[in-house]
Amino acid sequence: MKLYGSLTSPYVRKARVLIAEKKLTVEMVIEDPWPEDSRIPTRNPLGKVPVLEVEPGNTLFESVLVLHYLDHVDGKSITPKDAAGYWQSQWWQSLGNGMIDAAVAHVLETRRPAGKQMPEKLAREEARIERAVTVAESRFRGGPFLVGGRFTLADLILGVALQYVDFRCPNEWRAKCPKLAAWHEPIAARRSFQDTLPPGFTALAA
Ligand SMILES: N[C@@H](CCC(=O)N[C@@H](CS)C(=O)NCC(=O)O)C(=O)O
Repeated sequence: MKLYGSLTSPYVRKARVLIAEKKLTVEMVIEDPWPEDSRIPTRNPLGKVPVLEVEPGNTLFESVLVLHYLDHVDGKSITPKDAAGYWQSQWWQSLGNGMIDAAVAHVLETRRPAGKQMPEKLAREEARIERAVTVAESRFRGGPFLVGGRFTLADLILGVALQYVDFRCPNEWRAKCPKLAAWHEPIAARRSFQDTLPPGFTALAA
C-alpha cells in the first residue's frame, strides 16, 4: 500500500499515526495537492490528501474512509466492539475531525492576502475550536483514554486535532482544560505521535 500526502496535513497525519500504531507496511509518498501540476487529482478526483493506494489503480480518499480501511485491514481494529463504546468513540472522532476542519479553515484564511482576509471568518473558526475544547473537557471523565480502557481512534483523532491546533492555531486550551491536558500529554508522547510530528513543530509543554 502507498499513502500519498504531505507531512504537515493533519488529515494525512491521522493515517500516519494509525499506520505507526499498527505497524502496517505502507509506503509514504510525499506529494503536495496544491500546485497546478499536482498528480493528486489523478488519484483522488477531489484533489485532496490523504490518498491511500490499496493496490495499483485502486485508491481510497477522504481521511475518515482511509482510517476506517486501515483500522480493519489487519483484522485487529482498535474501535470498541460494544455498542456504547462504539458510539462514544464515534462522538469523539466527530469532535476531533471538526476541530481539524476548523483549524485548517483558519489557516487557509490567514494565507489569503492581508486585505482579503475576513476577521469574522477567523473569529468563527476560533470560536468553533474554543467550544469544542470546552465541551471535550466537560464530557471527559478523566483518565488515560477517552473511551474504555485502551487506545482507540477517539484518542488518535482528538490527539492529532489538539496538536494541530498547537501547531497552527494556538489556543490556551491546556490552562482551561486540566483533564484534557493530563490525557493529552502521554498520548502525544506515544511513539506513533512522536514519529509523525509535522516538520517545524515544537511540542508544547503541558
Ligand atoms: N475531508 C478531507 C479533507 C482533506 C484536505 O482538505 N486535505 C488538504 C490538505 S490538509 C488538501 O489536500 N487540500 C488541497 C485542496 O483543498 O485543494 C479528508 O478528510 O480527507
